[in-house]
Amino acid sequence: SSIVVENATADPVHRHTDDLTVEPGGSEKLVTSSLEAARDELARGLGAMLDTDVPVVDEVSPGAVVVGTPDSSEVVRSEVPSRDLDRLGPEGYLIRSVRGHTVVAGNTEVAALYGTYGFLRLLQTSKPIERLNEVEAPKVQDRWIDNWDVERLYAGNADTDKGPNTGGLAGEDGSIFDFAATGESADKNLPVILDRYITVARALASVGINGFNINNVNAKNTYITPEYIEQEAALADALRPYGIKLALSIRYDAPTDQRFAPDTLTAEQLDPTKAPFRDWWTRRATMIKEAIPDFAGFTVKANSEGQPGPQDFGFDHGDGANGMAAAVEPLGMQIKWRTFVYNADVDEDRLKRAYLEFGPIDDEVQPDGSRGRIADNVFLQTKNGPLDFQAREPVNPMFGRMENTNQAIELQITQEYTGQSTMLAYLGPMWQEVFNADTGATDESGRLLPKRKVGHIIDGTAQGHERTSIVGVGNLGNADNLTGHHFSQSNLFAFGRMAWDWTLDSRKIADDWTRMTWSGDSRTVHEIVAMMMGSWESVVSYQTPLGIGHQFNADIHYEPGPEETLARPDWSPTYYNQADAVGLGYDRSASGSGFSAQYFPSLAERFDDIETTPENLLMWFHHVPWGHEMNSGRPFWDELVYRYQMGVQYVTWMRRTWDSLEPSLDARRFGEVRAKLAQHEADAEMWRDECVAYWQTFSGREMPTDDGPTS
Ligand code: GCW
Repeated sequence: SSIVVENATADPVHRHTDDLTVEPGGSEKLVTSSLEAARDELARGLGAMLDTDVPVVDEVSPGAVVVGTPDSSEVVRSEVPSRDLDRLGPEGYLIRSVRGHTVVAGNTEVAALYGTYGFLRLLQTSKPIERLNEVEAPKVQDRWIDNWDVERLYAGNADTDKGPNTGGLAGEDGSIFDFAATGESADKNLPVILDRYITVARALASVGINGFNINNVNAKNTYITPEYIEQEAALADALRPYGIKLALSIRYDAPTDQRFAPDTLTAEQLDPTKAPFRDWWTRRATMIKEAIPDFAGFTVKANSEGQPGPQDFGFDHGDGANGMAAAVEPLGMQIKWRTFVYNADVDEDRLKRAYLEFGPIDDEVQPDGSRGRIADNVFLQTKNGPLDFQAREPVNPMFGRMENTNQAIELQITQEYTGQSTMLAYLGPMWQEVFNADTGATDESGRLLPKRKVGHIIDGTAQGHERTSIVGVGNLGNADNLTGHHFSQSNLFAFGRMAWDWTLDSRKIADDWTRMTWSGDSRTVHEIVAMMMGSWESVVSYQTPLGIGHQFNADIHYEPGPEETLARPDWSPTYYNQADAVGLGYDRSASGSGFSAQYFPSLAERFDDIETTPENLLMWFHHVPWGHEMNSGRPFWDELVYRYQMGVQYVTWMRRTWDSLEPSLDARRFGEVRAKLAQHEADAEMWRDECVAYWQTFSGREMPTDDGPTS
């Protein structure tokens, strides 16, 4: 019935730019502190949910919601014992019913804001709020979005607006942020803060995202020019009350860019072990820090897909990462060094390459006797699987075996390989599978060690790391709904929730999101959650069933191209499918490429044997004979065809189910999703038909005739 936020504007966070203005006519507003943001969220959220104005007042009365920290709030000081606050850490919060009112408290203002969103979520999901005692603290410190601005953004950019199937690389104007370089016209927007930036900030903060890398890892040096830094500082100011720190992707050889003259280096000076290189980056990072005091650090894609890196100058990834790390360490910044490397000289099998490059660096014994060469303010940032964000991959073996290095996991929220902005694919179950995958570490007698799941590696507990990080490749673009497909929002939501607590159940997350987004009606919620929960597995089934990797056509990564052989073998569908008269799939067992040996022995043994390899990963590890008997009793060929068909049937079922929900959904969004589902179904059929027809030219077998599985 009322909102109490004491001292909401007493301690506004640092403002570098005083002249920020919001977009004329916009509906968002700039706030100067996290508590002010919390107060506004409550006023807006409660007002909308209760359909009446809820007053902001100074005195606590029954029914009030009080938000604060021990510093800001007398109520928190007197009603929340400090031992309870001590357990929350810097970002955790509690929500507690106290004598007829509700207290939302954290040790920091941002934590109190997280608690506010948590409280609103309880209301939105119709949870009882009379006797609350919720305690929440994140398991992982850095919960970041990497927004690849114009690349792989399927959320309302110029290219994807042309039609459902044109996905892929967006035009220059796709970026959500529009900065101006010197000499460019002033029609670029910052320091006018667009409504959209605040909407994004609120969306990210509402699920606990606290870092935002705003540019592509295929980085442009403009992002570290003074003109851009000034605008990034304005953006950072606008995002800061929401607890979001900025980060940037950089090019390793930026010091040689003549645009930075006279402060430039020659190629010979890009020696990461020496002062010229390190000092250059210290100077640049200092320039950024002066504008953005809480700037988080740099992300580096080095020696990967044409990006420059230390190997171009005779050094390895460890040298490069440590050189950058030393440069920014005095400024309290960190380096996220990506491990997405696949130099073809390293090994024939692309999946083996990254571990072969990074593994020895992690193993190296240091002068002080410790292991691992990579500095402590570095994270190696590793995709969940060893290839490249395919709909299902085995977990990357690096997580288990790179024990002496801080590791960040990189998940792809933007749906590059999972239907882009056309297909409805809820990725929560995929990430749940990833976090819960056991790395298979054993003790000396070969017994499986407890708590060695990927989630335990990432939250630091398994390998004893203090710094922890989860990164999601973002899907925030210029579409009205921010993410392109309405259901793609569920992936941003699920990512944030799981980055906060990887043990959360993806179905519960889907349930929350559905209630918060579509309806509180129980049948509607039930049906939508059911659609979501099987949607990812259906994409796997009609695109890349039974562990076949990367069957996408070359450019847009949306349509099938199983017959394609490109100049680069490791970009070619034929390299991954190895289709021939014998069977299908890439043999990476001990008798094949030997990739399986990059896992701990307990897993390696499992993957080496076609009989013990999980069927959903089968073709990642084996060239499976067409007649191989599957668990269902069917020959592999039949099972394969059934999987494609099952995937398509699921989409048909989703389309029909959605149609049945029309009366309980708002007309506009219902219609938008309906149109997407129609295209989705047609495209799923295209995947099935093209792939099955192509595989049949190798198997020479008849199409299976019975009706296939019933579920
Ligand atoms: O999946 C591939 C994408 C590239 C991307 C690369 C990477 C940004 O197709 O667009 O580059 O991964 O992760 O670096």
